[in-house]
Formats: sequence, structure tokens, C-alpha cells
Amino acid sequence: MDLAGKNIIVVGGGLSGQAVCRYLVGQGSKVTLFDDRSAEKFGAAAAELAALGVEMCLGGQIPAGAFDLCLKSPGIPPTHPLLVQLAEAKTPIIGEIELAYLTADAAPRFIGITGTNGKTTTTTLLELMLRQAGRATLLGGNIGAPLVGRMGGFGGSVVAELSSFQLEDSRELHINTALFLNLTPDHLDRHGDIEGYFAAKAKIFAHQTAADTAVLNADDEWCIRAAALTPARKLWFSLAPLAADQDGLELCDGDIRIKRGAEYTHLIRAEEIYIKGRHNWQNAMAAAAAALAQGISAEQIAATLRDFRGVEHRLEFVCRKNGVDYYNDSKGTNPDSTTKAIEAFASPLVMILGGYDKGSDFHPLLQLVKEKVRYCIITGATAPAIKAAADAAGYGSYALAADFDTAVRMAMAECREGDTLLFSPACASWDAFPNYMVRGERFKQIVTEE
Ligand code: UMA
Repeated sequence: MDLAGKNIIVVGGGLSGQAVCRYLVGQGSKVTLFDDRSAEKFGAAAAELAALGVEMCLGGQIPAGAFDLCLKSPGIPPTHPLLVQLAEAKTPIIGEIELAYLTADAAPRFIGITGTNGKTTTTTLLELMLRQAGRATLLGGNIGAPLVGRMGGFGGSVVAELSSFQLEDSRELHINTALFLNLTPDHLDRHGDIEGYFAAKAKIFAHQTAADTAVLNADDEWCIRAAALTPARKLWFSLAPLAADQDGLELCDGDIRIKRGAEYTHLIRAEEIYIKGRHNWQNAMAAAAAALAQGISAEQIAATLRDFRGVEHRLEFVCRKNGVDYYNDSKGTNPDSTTKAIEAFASPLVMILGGYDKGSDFHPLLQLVKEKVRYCIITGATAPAIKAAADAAGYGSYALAADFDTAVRMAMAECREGDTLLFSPACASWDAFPNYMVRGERFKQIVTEE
């Protein structure tokens, strides 16, 4: 892809947009960066990018003129007025992952992980399995590390967490090993309905061939449906025994085993896996299936599964104070994810719920909260919807908090010895924070310092 001298507009100047700008400047492109944020809110990076020669269009000011290419940040909806204008002008629009793929020059193997929940854990675990087996790896994508500019000359395995937003912005991206973990309603404000969300996720298979591998969840009806969309060899994983014609990993009497035709090989006892919860057994099986497909031995995979301590902001143990355990699950950004977090605990729970409104349905979650959560603090933009779901479930053990910090302090005050305080909001962070990581850090800061 020859980018020298091309007139390129980058839409969105967050983590991925800034990485794209730096890369394109290095390739000799003429770069314009658009962002709805004002120069004041943009901060120091504005001067740094301008000094590199990037033309800055901040504060929502739509730039005039034609462009050869548009690089779109994942969080910006295609209905944004500037993107509509560029699409009408027939400007090609791609995302950062697509650019990284199109400009990779040493033919790396591309492993992509998508699904509503478990992506970050599975991506981290799989990369670790490969790295501990001595493979050259590059970890990136939605996990928070843009890939563009890092793939020059890299011929190893790229392990990328892929969101529906990133897949929607892909065109030619060919994933050699594609993992589709599960699908439950999320990001419906962006994709319209679950069919639109599924269609975006299913683009992970768009360019696969029979020489590739698809890792699929046999317990998830959307994954079963997705299987028909790829000609790749299928490896399945399941919390129950697999069907006779399915190969992959299964849980049988607490034993996780590899199934190849009628042959079974023991991998690990589920209870030996350090990370909590049945959903994490699924993540472990998905990562193990993909690692087996890369030729990693069962012994090496089992060793990594025993070692792996989990990822930050995902059912992360923060501290124990006065007999109360504090867990940060800021990455629990949809109702299904929070359901799994609650199910991972036996002890009495105090919880904090609420955040940015993606149009999720909280009714099933609040039924579970009624059964398992002793007290709940509700906050954020979704507070009215969560309160309505609590009332509909006949659950009255909650209080509303005006802001995040107050919610954390109120939840702490509610806890007594033997409780677990679980912060798993079931919502994204964007009503009050730039991302879930900043939100999780704030939670940890309050509970450790106060
Ligand atoms: N912006 C506008 N106009 C808009 C919306 C946003 O100008 O209408 C600007 C913002 O002012 C900001 C920039 O766009 O400057 C933000 O762009 P972005 O939202 O695409 O975020 P990035 O910082 O580039 O981070 C993105 C992913 N964010 C989203 O998809 C929302 C990060 O995933 C990812 O880690 C990063 O690229 C690197 O690949 C985060 C995420 O929340 C973790 N992902 C969602 C999820 O996991 O549920 C999909």
C-alpha cells in the first residue's frame, strides 16, 4: 500500500487515531486529524501532532476538500456527519486494524479473537501460551494497543482482540485463526439490533479459506450459526461433551480434554485453572484450542493455564480490608458480562451497577441480582433503567448515587465482614470516564485509600 504523498483524513484522535497519524506521517502522507473535542480538551497531544506536520481540525470543525483515504476510529459511528460526507464523496473508509493488516510486510499469522465477553482474557491467555512456548508474538487491537506501525518486518503471530466496531471497519482483513467466543446483546445503540451486531462480528470470517481455523463455542447458538459462514477447519469448545462429529475441547466430569475424532487426551482438571468461574473455563478452552492449532503442546498449554492470574479490570482482586474482599470488574460493560461475574461468587455480594447507556435490557440481570446480591448501589446514565428493572423484579435492596465516587463510598459503607464488594457495572464507562481502565483505576484508588 503506497501511502507517500496521499492526502489522508484521520477521524478521531484517541488511542488508535493518534497511532495512525504518527504512522502515516512516517510514510510521507499528508495527514489531517479531525476530532469533535476542542483543542483545550485534546491536551498536549495536539501540539505534538501539529509539530509532526498533522493538520489539526479540532472542535468538530469539518475540513473542506477531498481526501484519498479516510482512517476512522472504532468508536465513531458511521452516521457521524463527516463520515456521511466522506462516504458520499466515495472516499474509501477503513479502520486502524485494516491499515495495519494492509501494510504488514512480512506475512505474519493473524489470530483474531471476537465475541461479546471473554475477549480480553482469551487474547491475553492465548498470547501467553504462544510466548511461553517460545513463539514470536505481537499482542494488540481492542485490548488497548493499536497494531499500526508495529508490524513492519514482523513475521510471527499477531494476536488481536477485535471489537465489532473494528471488524465493521475492515475490508480485506484475512484472519488465519478466528475465535468467535459468544454473542449476547451489546452495542445495540450502534448496530441497531442483535442481527446488525452479529453481522459486524461475523466479518472475522469474511476472508477465511479451507486452510484456516475457526474456534467456536458449541454452547452458543450464534456461534453455531456463524460456523456456516466460514470454510475453515472448525475447532469447538464446550462445557459439555462435544457431538461425535465435532473436534476441539470439552468439559467432562471436571476434566478438560481434547477430542480428535473418537480420541480423547486429558488437558487439565478445570479446578487447576487459576482464574475463577465457568466462563473462564470457556475462555481457557478457546485459547487452548487456538494454541493447539498453532502446534503448541498440551503440556505447555496446561502449564500456562495453571500460571495465568487473569487480566486487570476483569474480576480483579483488589484487596481485603476489615474482612471484606474488593473486586474490580470495570470491564464488565454489558449485562451478560456482569451476570458471569456474579455467578463466579458464593459469598454475600454488595454491588455497584450503572454507567453509559447502550440501550441494554437490564431485566434478566436484575432477576439474578435479586437472588444473589444483598445490596446494590445504582449510578450513572443508566440509573433510571436499572432502577426500573429492579422495581420490576421486586428487588428493593438498593440506593441511588449521584456520581461514581459517591457510589463507591456508599457501597463500602454497606459492607460487613464476610462480604464481597463487586464493582461490575454492566455498562460502558463513557458517561463519566474516557474508558473502563480509568474507571477501574478510580475504583481501586478509592477502595485502597479510604
Ligand atoms: N470522537 C469524536 N466524535 C465522536 C466520537 C468520538 O470526535 O462522535 C473522538 C473522541 O473525542 C476521541 C476519539 O474519537 O478523541 C476516541 O476514539 P475511539 O472512541 O475510537 O477510541 P480510541 O481511544 O481510539 O480507542 C479505540 C477503542 N475504543 C472504542 O472502540 C470505543 C479501544 O477499545 C481500543 O482499545 C483502542 O481503539 C485501540 O484499538 C476500548 C473499548 O471500549 C477499550 N472498546 C469497546 C468495547 O470493548 O466494548 C468496543
